[in-house]
Amino acid sequence: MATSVRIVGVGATPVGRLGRSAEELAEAALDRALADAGMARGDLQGLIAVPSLSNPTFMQAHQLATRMGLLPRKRMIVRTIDTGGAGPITSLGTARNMILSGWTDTVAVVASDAVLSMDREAFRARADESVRGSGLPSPAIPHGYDRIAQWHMRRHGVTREQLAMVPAIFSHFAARHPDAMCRRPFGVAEVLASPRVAPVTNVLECARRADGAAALVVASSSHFRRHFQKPLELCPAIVSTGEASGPLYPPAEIDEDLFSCERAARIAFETAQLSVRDIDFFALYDCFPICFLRALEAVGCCPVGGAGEFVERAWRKLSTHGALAPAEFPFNLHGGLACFGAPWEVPAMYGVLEAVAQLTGRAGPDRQIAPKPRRALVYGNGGIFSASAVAVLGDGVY
Ligand code: MLC
Repeated sequence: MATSVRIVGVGATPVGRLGRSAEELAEAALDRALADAGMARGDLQGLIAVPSLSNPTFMQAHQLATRMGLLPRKRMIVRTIDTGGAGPITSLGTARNMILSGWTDTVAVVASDAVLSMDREAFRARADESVRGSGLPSPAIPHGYDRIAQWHMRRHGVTREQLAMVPAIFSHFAARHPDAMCRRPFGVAEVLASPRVAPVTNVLECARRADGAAALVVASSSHFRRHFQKPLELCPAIVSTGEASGPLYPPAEIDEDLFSCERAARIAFETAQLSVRDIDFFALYDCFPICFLRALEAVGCCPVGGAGEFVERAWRKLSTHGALAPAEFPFNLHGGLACFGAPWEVPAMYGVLEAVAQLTGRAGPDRQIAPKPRRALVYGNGGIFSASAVAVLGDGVY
């Protein structure tokens, strides 16, 4: 078998209000991922971390590596990556590139934050500060996405109800995941009755503030087979990745050029010589409903302007039958950002963890897609459509 780059271990802490620092959570998640891979800290040759909002530090990955005794060490590459919520997927691609370049054989990626344990006002001030200069009212990030949602409603006829259907569907999936914050499914009426945050955005549609950490370990298949016991069938390959960038916040005139997920997905598909028809499970970033709708269009699940109707069809089916089987709507089966929980830049990692569970047949009877998916696509979005990173996982040309 040719050498491929594999996800050989995953680990996470619980998600919620944990009362522990981002660093403690990162360490716990990383140790779990190493245990899942059958590896020890000393087996790592690389570490990538994304910054936290609750405790921002200079060169966060170096701080963590020093704390964990991974530095100083001769063969160790450490890097902090800041592409906002796209960070975990950018990091996955970077880890793959480090291995394919021959720099390292093993790299861990970790994301952690503790934004629910932060004081509510401090969180709001720091979140607003992250898009300084945008001129958006507070809370600035929800307002930024809301402007784009309004533009989509005008341009493509997306309805207010269709936006609300996104978290309503995911609340049904989250209720099947033992770790998700949302424990009870809700409907569109409940979303529309929840407190208003911005003109077309209510609380139940917002990325849900949470503490939590998740980590994964990536390795070259040849090195891993030689040194470790875990069977490679339980280690999905990173088939390809793609990245693209947009403006930091919505410009005065919004147009189709704002979005970068299309370009990132195209690069990932072309490199893998695959298309959307080859993908069986999608983890699409959904910090607000418009992000998910736009992602459905960007990766080619429906035509541009067709995502509202796409979601409405699924919602009608769910309402008629009381449930959707995982294969009927193979998206964000963990519950996504509004319903699983969103510790700032961690959530795309939860998409990767769900993809790994699905690809290895370990998602459990309530969420597992049957037959087991061959390939998954994961998409992370950073800032307000400012960074897009896409990865294809599973079988493919490496
Ligand atoms: C909030 N609440 C929710 C919820 N979101 N409940 C269910 N589902 C959700 N999705 C609840 C809280 O638990 C709390 O309940 C109450 O609403 C108030 O929320 P809060 O956060 O404690 O305080 P508040 O100041 O009112 O702020 C609400 C909010 C805020 C929605 C404005 O939570 C927020 O800004 N959320 C978005 C966070 C964000 O922007 N993340 C980044 C996304 S962009 P109770 O019972 O405790 O009162 C992205 C890209 C990137 O992901 O790069 O980062």
